Amino acid sequence: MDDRNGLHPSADARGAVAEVLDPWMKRETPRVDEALQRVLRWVAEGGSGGALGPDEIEAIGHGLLGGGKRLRPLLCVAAWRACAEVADDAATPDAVHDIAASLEMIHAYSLMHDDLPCMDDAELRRGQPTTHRVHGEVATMYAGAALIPAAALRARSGCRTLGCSEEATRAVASELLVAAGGSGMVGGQWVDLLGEGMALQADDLDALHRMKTGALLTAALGMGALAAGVDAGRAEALRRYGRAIGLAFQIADDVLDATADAETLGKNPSDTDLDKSTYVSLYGLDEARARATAQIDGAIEALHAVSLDAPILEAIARYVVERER
Ligand code: GRG
Repeated sequence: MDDRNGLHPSADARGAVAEVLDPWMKRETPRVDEALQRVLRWVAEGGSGGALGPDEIEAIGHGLLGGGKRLRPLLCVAAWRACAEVADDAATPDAVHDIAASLEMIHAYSLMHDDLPCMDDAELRRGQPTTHRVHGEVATMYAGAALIPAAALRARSGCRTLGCSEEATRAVASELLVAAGGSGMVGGQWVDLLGEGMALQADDLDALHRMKTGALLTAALGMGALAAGVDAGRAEALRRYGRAIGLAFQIADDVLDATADAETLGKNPSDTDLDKSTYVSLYGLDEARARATAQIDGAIEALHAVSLDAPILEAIARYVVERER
């Protein structure tokens, strides 16, 4: 592996992260994918309300199952496991993956809509043609919108199956929807669209990404914590971790966009084309990398501050800036 994006630490440090994370990811990622398959079956059987046609169901399958790192659901699962203090070798209940899948449903809709001609007009996503290029704009718009309430329903039913209290169930669904909404992802996307062609200052760029990308990543931690029934202090520490890795994730994204090729990324690097402010344009590559690393240190410190023993969350934090796509 070369080091074109320069975010990678030494081979030893990389090896240490991989040693902890790889077996865990190999175990949990297929379980998340199974939960996403359950979502598709449930939607096709009319579970989300029944009004979707075959084109929209195929578009949902394309957007939801077409690859991706599954970072948001994996964070949710890791947060739940850390808070529920399950033994390392104990299996995660399916219901936790169902709750986690609701985050991927929101994420998938956002990417399907973001790629549409009225937004990024993207040809490629995860190395494949984008959903609207395969299934058409109308089906993609409809399918994406249908995923939003469907996600809330899946989060709710997952919580009920897991045995969460009604209060915790409402809190989990509400954490997801607030993060997806105007003060979170949608609001961030809106600010981003308005900011095209403008040189944003550091504070504005941070605020934009805290909403656009950070809110959903943070909700992944909060939802996992709430579903496990932890106290408010620990839940907030996990959100603090989420906010820090959210910012680091975006800085790493900008570095990758500036340094990796389309084949590695699975999409066309687009920030420069769209004349967007990025952490690289603001700080330069070296300073951007240093800022990403500082955020990761802060994320891990947030876990230590509440004595949360969470080696997987620590490894995911490091992975966020070491990833190659
Ligand atoms: C109409 C204003 C308005 C909003 C609609 C389209 C939309 C809602 C929001 C878009 C939000 C967006 C595109 C956020 C980007 C998030 C991001 C960094 C995506 C890449 O995440 P990864 O790397 O992707 O986790 P994979 O492919 O691994 O799943």
